[in-house]
Amino acid sequence: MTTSAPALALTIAGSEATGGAGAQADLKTFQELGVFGIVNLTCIVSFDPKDNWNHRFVPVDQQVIADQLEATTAAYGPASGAPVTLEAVKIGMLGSPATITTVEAALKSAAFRHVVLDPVLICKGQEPGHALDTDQALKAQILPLATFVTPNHFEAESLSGLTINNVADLEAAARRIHEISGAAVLAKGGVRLEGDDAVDVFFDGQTLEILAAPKIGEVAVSGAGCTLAAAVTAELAKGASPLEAARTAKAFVTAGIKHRVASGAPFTALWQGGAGA
Ligand code: PXL
Repeated sequence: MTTSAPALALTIAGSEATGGAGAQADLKTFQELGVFGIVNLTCIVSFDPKDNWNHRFVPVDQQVIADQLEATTAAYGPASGAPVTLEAVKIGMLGSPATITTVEAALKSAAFRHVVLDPVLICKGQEPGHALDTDQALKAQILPLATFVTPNHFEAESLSGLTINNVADLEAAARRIHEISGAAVLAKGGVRLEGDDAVDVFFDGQTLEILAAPKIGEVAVSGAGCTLAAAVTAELAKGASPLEAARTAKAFVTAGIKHRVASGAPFTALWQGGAGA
């Protein structure tokens, strides 16, 4: 065969059992965007239909997380000797301070070129004290290693310390998060800011760009945040600039939301096949 080798992307993320969010969303996004996708699983989330669809959260054993990272980096990491190496990694739900420490060590030793952080701060159904520790560890240990970060409205407020009521506030938050992290920032207003458009703000320290698309409904769709960050990762893996990656990812998510999937759950799920539908 003479086909050229695909670019590679890894997601370090949790499973979400209904397939709308988390690692499943990431892997589908990688495949749709023509990238060889790899998953290292951190936890398993199963919504509980008997309890208002709250999250039931089970962490993967720390040694098993470390083993997955070891296997992946030995096969494809920057120092692996693979013909095409793994340079782009997405970080999704980590879920505990212990997992954050395990992932921090792997990121430091593998030195991936692109580390895209979707700073999943709160998982419904997690004990609040536990979640606060996790948030602080994420900010202290993973955020400094990120090259690209994709906070939603809530996460942008938490990371920047600012209140976000409009696009100007979202811009200020994106600038602040860049200052703190040094990363390119794609701060997502989504459906949470008033107006006809779903507005996200890109800032990389030089370029500030407002990415807007007409809102499709007023309700958040499951998997939109995961898919956006995964699409950014896939595009960076293929050599796009951070701004190009952000633009492509926004269009990919908008198409996926247009073709969202309904179920017996009280939310819909983005469909990554939407762009080709
Ligand atoms: O959308 C955030 C998210 C990420 N990862 C996992 C999740 C969720 C939300 O449900 O379950 C595993």
